[in-house]
This record gives sequence, C-alpha cells and structure tokens, in this order.
Amino acid sequence: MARVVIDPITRIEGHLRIEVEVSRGRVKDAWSSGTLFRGIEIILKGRDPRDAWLVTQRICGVCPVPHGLTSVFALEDAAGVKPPLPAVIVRNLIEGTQYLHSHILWFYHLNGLDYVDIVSALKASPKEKSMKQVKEKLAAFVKRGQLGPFTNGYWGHPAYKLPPDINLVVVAHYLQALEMQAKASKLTAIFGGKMPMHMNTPPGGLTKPPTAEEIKAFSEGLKELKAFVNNVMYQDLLTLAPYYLDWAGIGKGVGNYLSWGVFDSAPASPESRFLPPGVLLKGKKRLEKASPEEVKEHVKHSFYRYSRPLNPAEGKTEPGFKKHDTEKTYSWLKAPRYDGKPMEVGPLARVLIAYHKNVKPVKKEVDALLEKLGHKGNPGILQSVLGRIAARVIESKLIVEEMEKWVADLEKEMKKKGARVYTGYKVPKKGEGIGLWEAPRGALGHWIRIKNSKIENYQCVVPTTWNASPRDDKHQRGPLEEALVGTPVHDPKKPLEVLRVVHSFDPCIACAVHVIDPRTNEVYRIRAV
Ligand code: NFE
Ligand code: MG
Repeated sequence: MARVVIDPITRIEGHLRIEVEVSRGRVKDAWSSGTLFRGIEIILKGRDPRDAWLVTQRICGVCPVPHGLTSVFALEDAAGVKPPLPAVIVRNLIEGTQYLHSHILWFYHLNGLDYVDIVSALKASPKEKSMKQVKEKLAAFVKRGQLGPFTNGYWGHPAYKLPPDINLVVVAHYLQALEMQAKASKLTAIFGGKMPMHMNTPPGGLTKPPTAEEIKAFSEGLKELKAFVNNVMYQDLLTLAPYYLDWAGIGKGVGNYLSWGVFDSAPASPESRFLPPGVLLKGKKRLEKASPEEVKEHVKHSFYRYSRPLNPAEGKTEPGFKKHDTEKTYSWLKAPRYDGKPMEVGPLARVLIAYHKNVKPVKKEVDALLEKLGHKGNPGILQSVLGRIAARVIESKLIVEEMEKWVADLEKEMKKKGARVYTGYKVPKKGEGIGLWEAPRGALGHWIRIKNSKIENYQCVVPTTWNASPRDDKHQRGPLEEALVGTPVHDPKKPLEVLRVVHSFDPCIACAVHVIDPRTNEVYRIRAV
C-alpha cells in the first residue's frame, strides 16, 4: 500500500492537492483538497449590487466571462429586467470565445502532455521541412537543459503509447495552439472591451452597440479558430484516441450529471438554450429538470465553521481552518450536492444531457465520433476519461459552428431600425435573484440577496467546487475523488495515470474556492510512503 501526495498538481489553474492510496497497482481511495481561500463572497457583502458582475470576474483570470455574465443574470433576475436580443447574442459570442480559449488551452497545454511524450518526439524521422524545424527546436530545448513547460514530465513512462512521429506532430500543434488561444482571447476583447475582465455587458444589456467593423473583425477571427478546431484539434483527437481506447473504461466517477444550460436564444429562457439544462442520474434513463432548490453545500469536511447543508440562497462563507486531516477536514472547497448527490459538471455533462435531449447537432457529432472510434451506438463509453477529452473537442466544434450563425443573426439585428442593446432598470431595494449558466468547466450559479439596495448575501457555486469537492455529510466522495478510485497506477512514484484522471476535469481552484496557504507553495512534491 502506498500513499501518494501530489501537491500542487501542475497544469491546472490554482492550488490543488491530490492524495491517493495505491494498492496492487490501483487507486483504492482518493482525497481532493483545494488549498486556497479567497473570500470573494465575503468581499461582496454590503456593496452596490451593480458592482457584483465586475468583482466576481476577479474570481478567475481563466473564466471571468461566465462569472460576469452569471452575476448579471442574478441581478437581472432580482430586478426583473430582460436585455434586448442583440445583447443576448453578444453575450453568447463572448461566452463562446471563452469556451474556445479554455478548450484549446486545455486540450494541448494542460492535458495534452499526459498523452504526448515530448522526449519520444525527438526520435521521429520527419520528412516535411516544417516538422524537421519543430524537431530541431525541441532538440535545442532539450540540449540546453531548458525544457521550460516540459520540465518534470514523466517522459518515457510506459503509459505513453504514441509513436514518435505522432508525438512530434502534436508537439507542433501544441506550439500552434499557443497562438490560437491568444486569438480566442482577442475575440473576447472585440465585443468585451478587454480580456480578462470584460467591461461591456452590465445588467440590462450592453454599454454600446457592436459596430459593423467589430462584427467583421470578429467574424474573420472566428474563421481562423474554426479551421484550427476542425482541421487540427478534432483530427488530433481522432489520431490519439485509438491509442488510448483503454481510457474509455477508466475514471467514470459518480455517473450523475448536471447542467444549467448555456447559450441563449432569448433572454431568461433556459429551456431553449443551445446546450440545454438537465439532470442525468446514474441508472436512470430519463432526464430530469435542473432545479436550483435542490442544491445544498456541505462543509463537514471543509475548512469552514460547521453548519448543516445549506441552499446557496441562505449559504454562509465562514472560514474555520483546522488541521489538514483526510479523516476530518481537508479542503477549502465546499461540497455541493444535488438532492444529496454528488454531480459531475462540465463538457461531458453538457454533451450527455444534450444527447439525451436529442439536440440534433450534438447527437450527430457524438454518433459520428462513436462510429469513428469503433463504438457505434455506445455513448456509455463517454462516461470516462476519454469521454471528457472527446466532449471538449466535440463541444468546441459545435460551438464554433453556432457562433458563425450568431454573428449572422447579430448583423441582421443591428441593421433593424431602432435596434437597441440596453433595457433600463432599477436596483430593487429588497429582493433575491439567481443566475444559472455554464462556464467552460461546468455548471455555474450565483445567488444574490439584496437588502436596503445593498448586497446582503452573495454565494457562488462553481464548476470545480462540484467536481473537485471533498466528502459530504454522508461521507460520499466528490466526483473527482470517485473517478480516481480504480485507476491503474504503474509506478506510484510517477503517477501519470492519476494526473490523467485529474486533468480530465480541467480543475480550476481559483474558481472553486473563493489567501494562499504559504506552506504548500512548493514547486512540485510527490511523497510515496
Ligand atoms: Ni477558474 Fe471556471 C470555468 C468557472 S471553474 S475556470 O470554466 O466558473 O471550474
Ligand atoms: Mg461558493
């Protein structure tokens, strides 16, 4: 029996500590700990409700857009205001750019190196000039002993399966993807004013109408991203997947999925969202309605003052750090549960829910991929590490396609006489509102309560809080913890397989908690006992 601690996990956002118990070559138990605390929800108390969408964007530099929008939806809900259609479309477009940024970054820079062996790429014998140049560049890196982002990889690990030539091609795409994710962020800035922390989607609509020049620039940039997603990222998925099909049977997790739905066709009509809301429970064929009333956050195993599980509408953020102890309290993340159940959120949840709801383009893409992988008619294989990878790529492909349509719609809307982008409203003296939306990493909810025109309480329940949560009051593991159980580990001192499961959730701890613990601020530590 070996206890392995990886702290911090690299190639994610924020500080995550994963502890696993390995016995006879498999993970027997797992603990996920968020080791930061930020207190954004506390900062918001007593402020003007109109500040919330700007403050909450500071939760995370990776996904400020969905935090900003979800906060806007919460205040719009409390104020009873609906933005005009062009504002709804612009919000979809900037959210879409955030998805493309996150998914490209994740596929290549965060997750890719768990499957692509950089050192093996040096054994490739490329014929093309461009590939020879990539190999020379890589060889020069290695020769200087400056692997930079490639330091500390488990290069040569037997779980790497790709031949050298394919490794080299994906390394070339890794470099190209650095430019692509930057381009996605530039597109966010065209309509958003800047990125990170966009500026122009306040409650009620937009600060200014999009201009014809902006629409044209956006549309051109989008074409480039579409070509990359379809011709490079999707093709890389098809190339890599056959070598890693065993990962379609690893890391299933809790098997419960939640989505609040994302990409509106009209304001405040979640059921008509392009990726619809829903709840899919293990062992049940029927999709259920997603209701925020069913959400409760548990804190028994978290560093907060204990209270019974609370719905976020009455939620509390009262830090109460005690010693890190996997038997008692071990995380700054709370444990959100839906009707008492741990729920996986994210691209896989959205894709499975849309598939069950028969959303045509989703069904078509999923079925086509399953057939290409030799698993026609078997969407069950997607409930796995490989499924999470596939879901991010499929989602990118679908979204880029829809975004082109939304740009055309926006152009049409803005040509209409009297086109408006803002609806005026009054901040209520007293009231409550909920914003439900989907960030790239999954279900995002903001709950606001207003009293005397100020924020009395504010709670965010964020994708990584769902996925990387610790145990709850009933001692049930969180989705990531559960997915780790059963994972094969070839060498506990080089737990590459553990990283694969963790990265498949694309965790973001800055989002998931809301002061860095200086004691865990190490570069990299593995402890094998
Ligand atoms: Ni910090 Fe985020 C996304 C949100 S959290 S990246 O996507 O909300 O997991
Ligand atoms: Mg919270």
